[in-house]
Amino acid sequence: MIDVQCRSTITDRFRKDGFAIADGLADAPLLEDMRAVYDAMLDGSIPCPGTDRELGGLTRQIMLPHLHHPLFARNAAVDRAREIAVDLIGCADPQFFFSMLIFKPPGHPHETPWHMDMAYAAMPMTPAGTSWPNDVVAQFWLALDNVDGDMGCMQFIPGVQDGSMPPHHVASGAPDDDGRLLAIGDPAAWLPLDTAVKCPLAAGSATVHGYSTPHYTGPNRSARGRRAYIFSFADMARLGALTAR
Ligand SMILES: O=C(O)CCC(=O)C(=O)O
Repeated sequence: MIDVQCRSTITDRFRKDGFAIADGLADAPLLEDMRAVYDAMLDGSIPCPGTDRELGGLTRQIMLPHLHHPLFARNAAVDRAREIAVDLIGCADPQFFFSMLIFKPPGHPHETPWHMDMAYAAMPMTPAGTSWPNDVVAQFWLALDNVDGDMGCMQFIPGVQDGSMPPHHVASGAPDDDGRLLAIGDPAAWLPLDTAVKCPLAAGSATVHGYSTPHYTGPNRSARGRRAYIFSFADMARLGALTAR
């Protein structure tokens, strides 16, 4: 159980800034187990047929790892995150909506450019100017390694999550490919980039952001791999109504 004080701090920050930090979602034994399964997926000893790909042809991404190993379907970190998501998205029964692993090996040169997750809701992208509530989705980015700016930790622009969606474009990959990489075309023209907040994390902690919070990760300039386990909860009724419009 996450204590109520901690939940309300996370909720206040998420509402104000569009993102928050959830410390200590995974303890040391769970981290050890998750790293072992993660590494086995990376080296192919746990095969992930059909969901192992390169995001934009650049960065290793294993989609829906919970389909290939039960640890990524149900674990104490996901349970704690679900408790937090109840408050963030204001829904008694948030649905496990999506999950992926994004791995940046040592020296990985590619950034994940500024974007909003809601851009991915349509092919090739949600139209610019769309305005959806940020709190319809709560996406957790759980660090399996201590991560800082040099390794490509998450970065966010606080307080701009309630505007309409800036134009995105396909930065890399084929426009009709699910694995395309989307980016805000001219981020400096649309976002106050000088206010970007870097979120270094201890292994086992997570950031959580909403559907329209702009975010970015840099290259991994370090000599250590950056293993991120990413999953989200959604209010499916509200989300379905928005995407059906
Ligand atoms: O890990 C990354 O590089 C990007 C993650 C991301 O964009 C997300 O969690 O929405």
